[in-house]
Amino acid sequence: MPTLAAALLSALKDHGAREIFGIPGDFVLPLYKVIEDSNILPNFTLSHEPAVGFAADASARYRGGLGVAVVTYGAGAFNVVNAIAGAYAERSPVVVVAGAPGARERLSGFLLHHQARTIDTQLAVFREITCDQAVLTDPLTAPAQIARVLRSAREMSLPVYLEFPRDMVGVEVEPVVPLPPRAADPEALAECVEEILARINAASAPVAVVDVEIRRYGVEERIAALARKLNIPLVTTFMGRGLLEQADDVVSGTYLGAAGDGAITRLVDDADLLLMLGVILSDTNFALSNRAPDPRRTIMASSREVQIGHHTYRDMPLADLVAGLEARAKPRPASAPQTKARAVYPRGLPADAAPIQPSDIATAINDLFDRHGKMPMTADIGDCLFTAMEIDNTALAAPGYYAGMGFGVPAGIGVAATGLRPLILVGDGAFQMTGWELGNCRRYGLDPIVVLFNNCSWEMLRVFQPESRFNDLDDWHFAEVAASIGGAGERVTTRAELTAALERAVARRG
Ligand code: TPW
Ligand code: MG
Repeated sequence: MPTLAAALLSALKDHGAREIFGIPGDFVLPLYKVIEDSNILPNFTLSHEPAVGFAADASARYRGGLGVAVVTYGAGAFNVVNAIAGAYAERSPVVVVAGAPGARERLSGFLLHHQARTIDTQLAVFREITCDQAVLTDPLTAPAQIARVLRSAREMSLPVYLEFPRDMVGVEVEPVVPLPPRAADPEALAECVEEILARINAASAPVAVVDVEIRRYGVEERIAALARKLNIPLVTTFMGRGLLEQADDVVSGTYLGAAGDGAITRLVDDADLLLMLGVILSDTNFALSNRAPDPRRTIMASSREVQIGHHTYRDMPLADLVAGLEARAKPRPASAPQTKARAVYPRGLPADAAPIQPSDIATAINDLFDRHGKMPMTADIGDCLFTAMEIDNTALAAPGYYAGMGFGVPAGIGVAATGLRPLILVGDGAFQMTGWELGNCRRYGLDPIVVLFNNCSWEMLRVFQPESRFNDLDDWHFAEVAASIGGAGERVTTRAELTAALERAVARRG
């Protein structure tokens, strides 16, 4: 029989985890030893737990499957709370494995180091920001608990919490047997699919709106095929930017309401039916729209539910629904009045001495992608995220809804750990939070390209309140720091320098 630690690591792998991000501490050291010695999953340690959470989240977002964050009790676990709250908000299945005191310590009568209030305060906090939890204290039930919790993470595409008392690591248990996914009831599915297709056929200007769940549940290709068959225009939300990057013929653009491309905004605002697939109904996705969502013209499939008008189908997994729609849809002629709206992205940055504006960065990156192919991206919150909207549709992980600063760099490290070379867009304020994590790249052979928008400012806040001096930041000369943490840095101030530096960055590996 395997030990509980080995059983957990194998189960994580079987459920789609590819690597572990973490920081050890004494309550999780015995588990860490097994992580290292067993080599069941590669292990990436970072410098501060928020980055551990962001990296695990980004790995899950990019590659599907599960992200894994292994942290120690209290001081470690509480440090990762914000990242997991963001993963919950943006529906990313991160498994938090937190070390904890063993059974004898629990009964010792002492307060234990890293303990906040009671021993279970940590569990109580994570209950709020995960969809399922288990404390692995019983060798007989632990394998079934692990199977249940990991299935919940996959099914709900939300974070989960596993607490691992340190005296349980070597205990022998039965292997973890994965539970079968719970599929939709076939009759309910058929009814739902027919109702949706009938509504689409009755509409004169339907539009599909897609968001992050379609990537989380691995249905992007199917949705592209469905959109082609139905001849229905498709836009992503702000949060869903970067989806369907392989299907340029299908994606018209990104809906940004009053702030966006007028043609895309009209396409959505004038639609008589919105087929919303995997959409987070958030203010950042829709507050800039001219209208509140109208249930009579909206079909909403997300969080395993489908809402049509005023009624709801429950237990309706998105993957089953999309497969059903694709199988039953009949080719449909394009709606006559709908324009072939297409977002246009800027190209051809002059190689001159003009100072760099945010849009120039988008233009320079589009030019770069034209020369070398698209790169996957991560972005932080700030000017850089809005700049990403002007870059060609390429895979993007960004906190477009939760809007937590500090995501961009560690997320890029998480993407790099999965074997890709990402382009990271980040502001100076956000870089001050988590930029140091780049110092972990060299020892793992990761080489993201970082474009740091140094405006010496919390610029996005200045827009709200221009008179406040606290938005002025000092100039940290970040490029000079690069060498000391294992990278190469260049500071550019003109458009010509920007283009040349991007070219050198692509050519230089390591
Ligand atoms: C964890 C509030 C939103 S945007 C912003 C702040 C402080 C300024 C960002 O400055 P940066 O980018 O990175 O230099 P830019 O382009 O605006 O100059 N704490 C957290 N998250 C958020 N969102 C804030 C504070 C905020
Ligand atoms: Mg700034």
